[in-house]
Amino acid sequence: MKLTLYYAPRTCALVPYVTLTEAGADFDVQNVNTQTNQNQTPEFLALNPKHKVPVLVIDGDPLTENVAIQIWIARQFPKARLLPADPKAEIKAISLMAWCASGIHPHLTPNAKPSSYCDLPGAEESVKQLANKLLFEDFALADKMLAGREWFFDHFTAVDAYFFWCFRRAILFKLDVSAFKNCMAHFERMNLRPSAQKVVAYEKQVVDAFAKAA
Ligand SMILES: N[C@@H](CCC(=O)N[C@@H](CS)C(=O)NCC(=O)O)C(=O)O
Repeated sequence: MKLTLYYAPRTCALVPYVTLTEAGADFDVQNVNTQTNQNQTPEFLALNPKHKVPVLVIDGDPLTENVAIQIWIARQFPKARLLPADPKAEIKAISLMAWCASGIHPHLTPNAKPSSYCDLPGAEESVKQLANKLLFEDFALADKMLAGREWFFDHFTAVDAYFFWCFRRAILFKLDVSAFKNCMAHFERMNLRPSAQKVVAYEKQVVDAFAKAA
């Protein structure tokens, strides 16, 4: 089976990168420079007309949307236990990943592109503040879920990879998330995993290569 992950630095393509690495999968990476609109080329749009990463191409067939990609990886590599075995816990894990995708992620994006949400002159700060208020409500909930535990479930799962990206993205936006002590501890725990270290090193390499090519 041939797997190719379309990846861009700092984006949520980190999520399947970590999960594929945790699964021990053999995969290639195609870097996409979203800053130079490589995600708008006819070749990329043929893979994902929504012009977004990640895309996981499985034997030539593109799969989009992180939640589906995460479930696919978990099913394909069952030994890695990337979703809980108990059916009730498994569906809760999928529910949490859907929350990362459709609840938390949309509260992060306005930090990158405030003018896509409101183009009135001077509105940018206000757009970010409103989004971050909602984002911090999400992090407060996650902080409660993580109280007294290492992972969202009784062992590392795909949910941890997804939430790691969400929390790390907020940190990269330089938001002060230090009040969320359990999320911070989860973030630090994630940073110790070889899969996270691998993607962080890879991200730096790609950022440097893009800067050189500019
Ligand atoms: N619902 C998608 C969201 C993917 C997404 O928003 N990707 C962003 C990066 S984090 C992207 O590629 N943005 C480029 C664009 O929208 O043009 C998923 O969960 O996979």
